[in-house]
Amino acid sequence: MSFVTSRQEGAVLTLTLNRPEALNALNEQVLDDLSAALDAVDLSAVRCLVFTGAGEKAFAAGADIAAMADITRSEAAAFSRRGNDVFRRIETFSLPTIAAVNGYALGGGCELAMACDIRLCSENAVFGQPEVTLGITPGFGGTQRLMRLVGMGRARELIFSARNVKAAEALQIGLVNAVYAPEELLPAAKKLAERIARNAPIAVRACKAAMNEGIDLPMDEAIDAEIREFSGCFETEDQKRGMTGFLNKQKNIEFYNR
Ligand code: DAK
Repeated sequence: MSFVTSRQEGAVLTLTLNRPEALNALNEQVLDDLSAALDAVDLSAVRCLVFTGAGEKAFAAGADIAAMADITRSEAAAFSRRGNDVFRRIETFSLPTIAAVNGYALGGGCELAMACDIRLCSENAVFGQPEVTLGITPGFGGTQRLMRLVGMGRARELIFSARNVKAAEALQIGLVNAVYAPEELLPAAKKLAERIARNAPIAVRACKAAMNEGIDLPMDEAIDAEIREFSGCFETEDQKRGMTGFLNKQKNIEFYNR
């Protein structure tokens, strides 16, 4: 049995963390199942991924505290590496990703949401990095991604104080893009995913690659990355369809990912 369920609707694949009895806490098995779900994505048919959590309470309440309580330093390093590898894979996955955060996103849950390209949440969502209350640091990228998303000062305050952030504040500080009533969250995430999926997929992937590469580079090198991705779109069938379609005033241009 897998702790991650996959459901494909059109070109949108929804991956659901499915361990609701432990508020979708991330143990090694969940990380392995997430990784296997990514391996199984049919890149020729899927154009956008949505991540969410099973149940009404949690997206993911963090790394599994019970599984971590007695591990050694070297086991902790291996676990952190494992989680970081999976989350970095999500961050750099060739397709765009949306986190539909349907409740608690604490510790590793918040880190998973931050590894996605876009975060939407429900009104009952709660974000936080409570690790220092457990005697540890965030271990799945939280010390790095939170400050990139909300700025140094806010990230330091939130990580040092372990203060949780509710949906309204998450929106205000830019941790999420929009807040929805719980029953509207997943439909809204899928609607956004479908809208993304209608655009030229080679171009969408190239935008993600350029942004991911550029964020850690000096501007001149980042611009080189954009030039590479931009020029790579030309001579594709989709670029020809997009531009010819525009010039012919065509509506709803279909793209074929080639
Ligand atoms: N791990 C394991 N089980 C968890 C869990 C978690 N993170 N969160 C909840 N559960 C389990 C609870 O133990 C409970 O199980 P039973 O007692 O029913 O068997 C069940 O889920 C329901 O939880 P509650 O009864 O507590 O539900 P409430 O509604 O009362 O409270 C809560 C919900 C989310 C406020 C509360 O469960 C809570 O505070 N959970 C812990 C949140 C937390 O501290 N999360 C951060 C975990 S630390 C690293 C790698 C990674 C990380 C760090 C280092 N290295 C390897 C270095 C990342 C760390 C974290 O994510």
